[in-house]
Amino acid sequence: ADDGYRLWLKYDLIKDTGKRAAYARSTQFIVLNSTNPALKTAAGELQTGLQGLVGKPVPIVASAGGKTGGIVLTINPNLPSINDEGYQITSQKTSLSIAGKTGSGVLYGVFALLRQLKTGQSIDQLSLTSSPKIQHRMLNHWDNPDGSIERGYAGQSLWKWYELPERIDPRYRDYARANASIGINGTVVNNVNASSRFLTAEYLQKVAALANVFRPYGIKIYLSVYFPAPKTIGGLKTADPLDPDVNKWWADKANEIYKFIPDFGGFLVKANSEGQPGPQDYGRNHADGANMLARALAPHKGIVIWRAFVYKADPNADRFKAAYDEFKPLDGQFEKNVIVQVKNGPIDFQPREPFSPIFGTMPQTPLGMEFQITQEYLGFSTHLVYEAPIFKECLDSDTYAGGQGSTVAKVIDGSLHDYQLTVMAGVANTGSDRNWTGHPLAQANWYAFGRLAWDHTLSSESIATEWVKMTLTAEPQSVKTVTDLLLKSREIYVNYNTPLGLSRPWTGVHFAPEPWQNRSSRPDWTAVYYHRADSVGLGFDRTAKGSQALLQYRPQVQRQWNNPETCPLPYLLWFHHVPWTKKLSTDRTLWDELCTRFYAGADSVGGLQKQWTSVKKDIDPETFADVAGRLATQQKEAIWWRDAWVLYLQEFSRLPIPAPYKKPD
Ligand code: GCW
Repeated sequence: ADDGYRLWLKYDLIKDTGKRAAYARSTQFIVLNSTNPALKTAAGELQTGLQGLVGKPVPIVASAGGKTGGIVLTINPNLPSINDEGYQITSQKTSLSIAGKTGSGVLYGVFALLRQLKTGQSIDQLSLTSSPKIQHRMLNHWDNPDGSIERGYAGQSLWKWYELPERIDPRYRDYARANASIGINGTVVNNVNASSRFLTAEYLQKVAALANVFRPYGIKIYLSVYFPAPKTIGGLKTADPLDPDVNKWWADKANEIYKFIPDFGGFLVKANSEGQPGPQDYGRNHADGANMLARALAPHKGIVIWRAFVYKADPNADRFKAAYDEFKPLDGQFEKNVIVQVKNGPIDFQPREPFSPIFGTMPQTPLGMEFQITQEYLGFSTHLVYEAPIFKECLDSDTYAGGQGSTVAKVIDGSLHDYQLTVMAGVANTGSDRNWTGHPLAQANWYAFGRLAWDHTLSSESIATEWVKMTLTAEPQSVKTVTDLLLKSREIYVNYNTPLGLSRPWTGVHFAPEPWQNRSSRPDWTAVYYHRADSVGLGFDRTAKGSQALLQYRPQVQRQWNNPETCPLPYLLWFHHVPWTKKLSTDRTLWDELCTRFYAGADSVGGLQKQWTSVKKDIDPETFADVAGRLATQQKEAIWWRDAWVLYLQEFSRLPIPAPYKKPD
């Protein structure tokens, strides 16, 4: 019954008796000869997993004593061809070995072996070697001290600050297990719109209690910091990053934090962004701010993750260009323990965006990736959007920074510019809902994020298949159907929500369609700012004759997008203001193509519902009903999106809805 809670860590008895017997032969005992905490965690996880899958007790012993048929866990700092967190799994006859350079490496190896079993693969001739491609694979929680979550759609925060540090909710450990099982090794527990309260001794004790639970799972804790904390909780008159007292305050604060949490990861900072204070309030720049914090953390080996999500309330500026304009001139000016964290697209987690033009233009400053797992612009927790294709689309984009093949993935894994620090962060979609993510299938997004942070070369499809087998069913036909449904879901959403490169980050809760919204405290927080509908056409001209944002890309990229005749349709309205009657490559006019996409998108949700119904017999009943209900809501809301856009845009186009879609009056 508690299917949703167990996520992809479901170690139920394997039904296929042949397979089970084969697995049983080489999993009779676990050899553990160390007190390393992560290694002990690894042994415990392996024991739990095997006992469930194979259905018999698996003792943990100190030595094999000459027996074969067991699994030996070892730390060997001299292992070749893996990095510190990598693992090596090998089988010799009926015995298995899982080795790593560290306890965490072995832990990841254990989860990899359990994955082999759970997905029904043979373990007889195993030789698996894997190392994470990104150093810091992190979740960013936008959780507030009062338990609310900014852009959270799965209940309240997991962290019960009012109970900590005394009471440790068992769920903290389950959270750590889930993350470790997909390779996540860091978590920022509080919102980037940060409260300085987290830096007080009272809260540091609470944070330390969480860190103690996460540590044996190889997960480090980080905090978002409020830049003016020296004023708000330190009693200073300024937070100027060049002021000696302010520097001393942060250095002292860092010392205090590391007394509580000796392996504290570092700070995440949102500064001079959307009203948050920052170094610019004192006439300083982002590097001045980041470097001050970096110097405070450096003696403890902590890092500063400084966000590049900045833009000004200027009606004549193009928000698209802001991050590049502010950060590129600072390349090379950051301390070694600073990394700049960039959202995948230049605007804000839209259903489809081109990759941010910063990637590839700061060779001397490590750039990290920020993806959003929570579905702020993707229908919250009621619409189904499998996000791996969104992440992959960005990672696989070619920046041409060092010639052809200079993908965004190679920028952020450090290989292109030889970065010494690498980060991939995902804004978490977890909350206090029993099934963690609200929509049961949204668990796949948390999973896919972790798997891609470990290895960005994995395909969206292979991750989907793996997740379905781990989580929902092993029946081949249903695995195929659910995988297919996941893979389609993003494009369907784009079609009824923002086809052809429309975007919609306007003010408010970001759920309902409101393309008509034209008033706000900021011009760039209106809908009309983004879509630019008028009597001529639709879309934002970012070419040389428009905002010139396109010029921030390398010439090869510009060439892909700067000609409206050849610009791929998914990106068309990102870069061009296109006349309503203009013929597109589909042989339809812009207007007809828009209507076609809105209608086809909304109709396709019905297809998703049918596919889901067809797998009913293989899915846990509670999960089945939950998803079915959400798909029905999605169906209703897709029509609502379609109608809102089409009727609004029709006021400008003054054209009829094309024949196949027009309803009789
Ligand atoms: O996407 C926007 C959100 C804000 C968020 C901001 C950011 C945490 O609407 O809620 O604030 O981005 O990333 O800083």
